[in-house]
Amino acid sequence: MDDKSLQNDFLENKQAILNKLAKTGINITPATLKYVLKLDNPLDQINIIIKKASFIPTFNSHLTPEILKKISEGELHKASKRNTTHVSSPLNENKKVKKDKVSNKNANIIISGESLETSLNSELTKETNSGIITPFTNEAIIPNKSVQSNEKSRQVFKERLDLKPDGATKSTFRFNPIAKDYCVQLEILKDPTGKIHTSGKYDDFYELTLSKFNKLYQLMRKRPETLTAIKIGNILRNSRNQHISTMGLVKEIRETKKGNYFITIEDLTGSINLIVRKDSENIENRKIAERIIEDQMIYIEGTFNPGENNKRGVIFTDSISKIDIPNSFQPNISPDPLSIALISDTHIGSREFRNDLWNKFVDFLNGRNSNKRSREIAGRIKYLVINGDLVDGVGIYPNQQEDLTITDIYKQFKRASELLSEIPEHIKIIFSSGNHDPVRNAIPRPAVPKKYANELIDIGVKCIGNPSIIQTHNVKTLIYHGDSMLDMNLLISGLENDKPVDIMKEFLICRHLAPIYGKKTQIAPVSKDWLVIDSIPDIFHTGHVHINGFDKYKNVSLVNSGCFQSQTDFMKSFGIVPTPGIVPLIELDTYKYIELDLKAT
Ligand code: D5M
Ligand code: FE
Ligand code: ZN
Repeated sequence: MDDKSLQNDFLENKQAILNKLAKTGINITPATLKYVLKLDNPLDQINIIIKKASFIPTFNSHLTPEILKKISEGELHKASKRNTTHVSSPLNENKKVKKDKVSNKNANIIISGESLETSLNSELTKETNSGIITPFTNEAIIPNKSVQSNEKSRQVFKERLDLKPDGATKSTFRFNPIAKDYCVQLEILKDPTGKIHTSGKYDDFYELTLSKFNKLYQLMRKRPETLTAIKIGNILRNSRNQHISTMGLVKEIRETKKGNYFITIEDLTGSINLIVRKDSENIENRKIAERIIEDQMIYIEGTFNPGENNKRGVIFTDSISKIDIPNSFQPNISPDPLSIALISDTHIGSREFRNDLWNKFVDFLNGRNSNKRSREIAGRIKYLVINGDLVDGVGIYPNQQEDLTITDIYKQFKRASELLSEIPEHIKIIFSSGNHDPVRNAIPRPAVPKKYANELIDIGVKCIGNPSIIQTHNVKTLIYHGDSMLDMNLLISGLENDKPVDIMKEFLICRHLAPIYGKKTQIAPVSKDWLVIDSIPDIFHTGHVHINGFDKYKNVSLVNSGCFQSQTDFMKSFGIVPTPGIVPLIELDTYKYIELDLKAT
C-alpha cells in the first residue's frame, strides 16, 4: 500500500471511530485515539474496548490511556495464562510463549511489535494536560470538573431530616406542595397479578427451572468475555490442560477438607466439576466462591483435566464471575423535581403498630408540625410505595392473635384505608403485597384481592403484586418485599439482618431475587421465573426485615424501608431489633436520599 492510501485508511478509520463513539456517547483523549488507530483492525478493536470498558469501575464514558491500560492489563494477564502469542511485556518478560491454536481473535488487543504496557505508558506520559476529544465536535477540550469528578459522582448523597419545629408559628406559612402541580405519571412495568397460575404438576417445577436457566444464561451472555464460553456437553472432547471457558447454574458447592471449593455447574447439555483452589493467586476468585450459593449462574475460565478411567473430569478454575451489572450503569432521571417515599411493614392491626409515628408521618406529608426544610421536602413527594405487610393479617405465625388489636382481616383493611386517607390527595399510593397480607405466601404474589382492598381502591390506592416494577417520571423502581433475604443471611457468611442493603447487592450481582430454591423461602412453581432481575432498576426497594438501610450499588439506589411496628415477641425470638419510624425518601431527579427520622422530635 502506498503512503496516500495508508493516509486515506487512517482518516476513514478515524472518522468511523469518532462516529461510533458519538453514537455511544463516549469521549476519547487524543492520545488514546492515536493509539487505537495504530491497532490492527481499529474498528473491531474499538467495539471490544467499549464493551470491556463498561465493566471497569472508574470508566465514566471517557476513554483515556488509564482505561485502555486497565483493559490491556487484563488481556495481557489472561493472554499470559493462556500462552497466547504476544509481544514481550513486563508481566511475562522471561516466559517462553507459544501460539495458541484457539486464541480468540477478538479478545486480544495487540499492537504489532510493541508492548501494550510500554506503548500505553508512553502515550500516558504524552497525554498529560492534553485534554479530551469529544466525538460530537471532534475537538480537543480541557477536561472539566464533571469529567474529573467521577469519584464524586459515585458518592452517596444523603440527608437526615427530623421534624423539630423551627419556631415558625402556624399562621406564618401556607403549605404549597410543588408535587400538586404535577400530574401522576405512573406505569406498572411488571406485575405478576393474574399471570402466575400453577397447575400443581411436576412440569411446573421443570418449566420454572428452565425459564430461570434461559433468562440467566442470556443475561450472562451479554458480558463480552462470555462470548468464548462453550456448552458443558462439549467440554469432555477437550484435551488435558486445554483452557476452557463455560457457564452454568451451580448444582452443588462445598468446601473440601483441604479448604478448596468443589463446585458442580450444569447447563442444558450436561454438568461439570470445578475446583477453586484455596491458594489461588486470584484472591478475588476466592471471595466470589465464598459467596456462591446453589442455583446461581456463574461464568468460569480454567484449565481442563479430563480425569482418568473415564472419570468426568474437572476444571481447575482461575477466574469466576457472576452476571452483575455494568459499572457504566446510569439511572434514568426524572425531568420533574419530585420525590418518592418508600415504606413497608406498617402491620396495621398489630398491638405493636406505631400509630404515634404514623400520625407524625401524616403530619409531615401535610406540612404540619414540622419545620421549613421538612415542608420543602414533603412538598416534593408525589409517590408513596408500601412494600408489603400493610396489615398484620391473621394466622400468620403461631399465637399471633395475642399480638393483635384488630383480629378481623376486613377490619384491618378498613383501618388501613382510614389511615391512608389522611395522606394528601396529590400523593399517589402504590401498595404491593407482603407475606402478612391476605394473598398466598409463596412468591411471586398477586395483588391483594378487591374483596379486602376495595376501600383502599376507592381512595385511589394502586394495588399490585410482588415483586413488581413501577415507572414514575422515567425512574424505574423494583419493589420486592424481601422474603428470601433471610435465606441469604443463613447461607452466605458475612450477611446480616441489620445490613439489608448488603443482601440487596448480592441479589443484583446474581440478578435474582431468590437465587436458591427449596430453603425457607416459598417459591411458587409458575412457568416463567418472575424473580430474575432482567432489567436493571434505578431504585431497588425491599422491606420485610424491619431494619432500615440505604446504599448505592453501581448507581442503583438500594433502600430497605424499615417499619412502623415495634419489636414483637416473635421478632425477639429471631433476634430482630426493628427500626420503626425511619422513612426513606428519594429525589427522582437527583437520586439524593433523605432519611426522615420521625422519632427525633
Ligand atoms: O417479619 C418480621 C421479622 O421477623 C423480619 O425481620 C423477618 C423475621 N422473620 C420472620 N419470619 C422468620 C423466620 N421464620 N425466621 C427468622 N426470621 C423471621 P414479618 O414478615 O413481618 O413477620
Ligand atoms: Fe413485616
Ligand atoms: Zn414480611
